Amino acid sequence: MGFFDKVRNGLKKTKDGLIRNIETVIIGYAKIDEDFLEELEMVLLSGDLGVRTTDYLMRQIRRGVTEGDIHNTNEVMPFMEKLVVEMLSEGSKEEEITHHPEVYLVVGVNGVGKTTTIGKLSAQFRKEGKKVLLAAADTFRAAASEQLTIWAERTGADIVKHSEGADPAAVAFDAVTAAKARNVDVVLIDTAGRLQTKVNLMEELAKISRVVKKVIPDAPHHTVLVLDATTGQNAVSQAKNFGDIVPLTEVILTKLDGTAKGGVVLSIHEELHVPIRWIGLGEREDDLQKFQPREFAKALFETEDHKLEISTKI
Ligand SMILES: Nc1nc2c(ncn2[C@@H]2O[C@H](COP(=O)(O)OP(=O)(O)O)[C@@H](O)[C@H]2O)c(=O)[nH]1
Ligand SMILES: [Mg+2]
Repeated sequence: MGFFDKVRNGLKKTKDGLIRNIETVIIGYAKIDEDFLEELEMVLLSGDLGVRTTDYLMRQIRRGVTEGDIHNTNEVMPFMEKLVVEMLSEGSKEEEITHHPEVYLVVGVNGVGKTTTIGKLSAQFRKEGKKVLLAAADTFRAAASEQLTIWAERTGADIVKHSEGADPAAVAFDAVTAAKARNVDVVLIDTAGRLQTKVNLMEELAKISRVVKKVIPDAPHHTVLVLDATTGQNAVSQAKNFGDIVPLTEVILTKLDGTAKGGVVLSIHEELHVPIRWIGLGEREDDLQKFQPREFAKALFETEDHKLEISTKI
């Protein structure tokens, strides 16, 4: 299955919720009037797009109507799709790997999918023929490093782990040292994100970063925040909190398959100014996709009716 079909399947719940609700409003009104616009706004707000994104879209739609780009309610959906593509494409230029090894520090609260996502990333990098090393710096529970060990075995990656309760920074230090010695291409550092206070977490992540730099001065090259899409707008506030703790370079949004709150992609994009780099669409190793704005928007807005309508026009 290609990116498009995977994303389309993964977004099924969001399409059944948000997109169907938009369609219902569109079908319910013969022409664009104030009632129509108000109802549309309500649907967007309840679809986890967030206030800022909804305001932006509604402003553009109103402008589209006055300037003659939108003539009837049927033209609203394609117009929105275009806006969403533009929004998501902003600043989405992809970075080439230029470091050796390339070090990823993966952060986020407990349960969002960090360890699973690291396993999936490991699988992808291994498929590209890269040598991968996983660092089990979530030393909170033995189960956490066992989970990572399974992923290491499954994907043919090396792993560095210590015993339960060990210093996470010591694990990270050993991992990057080993990576350098073994000519590893990619290091993925798993962390706990369970600490009692923001200050503790900040200190722990800062310490990991510091010891990594002792071995590789410009690492970590990526500080990736993992967010769980099923938490909707909560994910946005989590991201703001983490952004205060560590400078983030990218976001991975997991569990899009399990939620109708896929609109949160737009909210994260608009409010965080940190690019979404990958999206999680299931629990299996190939259920992680590079985020492609245009395809994502297409997969989101394309519906059966929509397709039908296009084909009858042609
Ligand atoms: N449906 C679905 N489940 C996911 C996805 N990513 C992770 N999970 C599940 O989320 C749960 C928590 O994942 P885990 O990696 O242990 O989270 P961590 O505490 O952040 O390391 C596990 O049951 C994963 O299988 C995803 O993209 N889709
Ligand atoms: Mg974990």
